[in-house]
Amino acid sequence: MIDAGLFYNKLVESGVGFFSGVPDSLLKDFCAYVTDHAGKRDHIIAVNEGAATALACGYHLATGRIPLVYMQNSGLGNAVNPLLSLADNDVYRIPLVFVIGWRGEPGVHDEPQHVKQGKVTCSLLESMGIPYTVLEKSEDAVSRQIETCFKTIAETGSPYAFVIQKDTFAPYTLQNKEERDATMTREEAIEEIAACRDGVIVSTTGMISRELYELRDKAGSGHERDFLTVGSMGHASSIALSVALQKPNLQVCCLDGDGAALMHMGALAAIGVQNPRNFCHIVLNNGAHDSVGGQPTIAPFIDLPAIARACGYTHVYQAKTKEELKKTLAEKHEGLTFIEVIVKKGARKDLGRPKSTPIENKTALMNYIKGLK
Ligand SMILES: Cc1ncc(C[n+]2csc(CCOP(=O)(O)OP(=O)(O)O)c2C)c(N)n1
Repeated sequence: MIDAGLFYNKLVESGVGFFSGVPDSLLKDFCAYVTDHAGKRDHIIAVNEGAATALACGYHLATGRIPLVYMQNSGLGNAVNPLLSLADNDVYRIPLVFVIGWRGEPGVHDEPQHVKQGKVTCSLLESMGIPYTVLEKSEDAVSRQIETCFKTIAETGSPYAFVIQKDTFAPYTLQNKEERDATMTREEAIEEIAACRDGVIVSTTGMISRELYELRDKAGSGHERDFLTVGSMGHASSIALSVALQKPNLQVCCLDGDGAALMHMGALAAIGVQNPRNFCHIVLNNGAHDSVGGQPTIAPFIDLPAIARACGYTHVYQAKTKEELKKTLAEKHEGLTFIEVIVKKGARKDLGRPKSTPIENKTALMNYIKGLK
């Protein structure tokens, strides 16, 4: 393993002056080190990886210096457009360093949503003409790899990527932890919601879906009413919108995270304008990317209920305690509803993962919907 601080310092010494990205579990020690050590203006945790790439390009335009973008390989999809139509050699030729967590690396066991992405990560970089190296785990090798990266950037003036395998970085604990005054855990909130919602629940990527799955087991209520959006972060609400529009007699609830809601926030506008009466959008706001290491989101600095209202949601609530949540859920909402639930960061240490495959999950849900009158 290598020290995240060593990698960070060598990058800074070599000329990296700005960091942006979306956190990843494989990069959590590096992301935590950047959060603690980069200046406020020199590090932006972006809403999505495309935005991170664009922020990095803006930094280069303003300073002429080299920015770094970090992401999980799932985020490559979000970054492809600004990579190919902005930073690319054939367009504006902008030098960027990428640090990409390699979930689903062939030969390393991982969750189903990472398998395909892991298989194609290197070939995607090759197709995009981005030179890359898989970061080694010894100090000497890393120094040589960083030298090669900056030599290549000096020659080409365009992006270069480090691909990061599991267990590359030694543990580093985030020091700058901002605690919020929340009283409910995310799991307690999900338990309340799952118990009293009829119809189907479309849940977002990460621990929210994992907790929902385990809570259904605990309640002995089966999984056929839930669609666990294990990948595709930020898209659960659009999936739920479409189900709600096609099945107007079915109650549809989206269980979103604040990081996910921010990632594709335009979805709120689409939902508000479509305005399905049978849709309830719940954002579990812990102010963090809890599922991948707890790095902060900007959700605590914005007014999500006001945004939902402005987008056209009919009923908008905020619940800060279990009592408030219970009361809100008990109200009879006729019309499109938005509930922001303020929850604590953190999860149970023994939280498991869904035991059914994504295809089993999809089939069970489709059969459930088909069986409805
Ligand atoms: C496009 C994409 N980028 C990054 C990730 C990695 N990732 C998985 S869950 C997660 C954090 C989700 O945060 P939030 O929605 O606030 O939910 P929480 O984990 O806090 O419950 C991230 C960044 C991903 N799966 N997909």
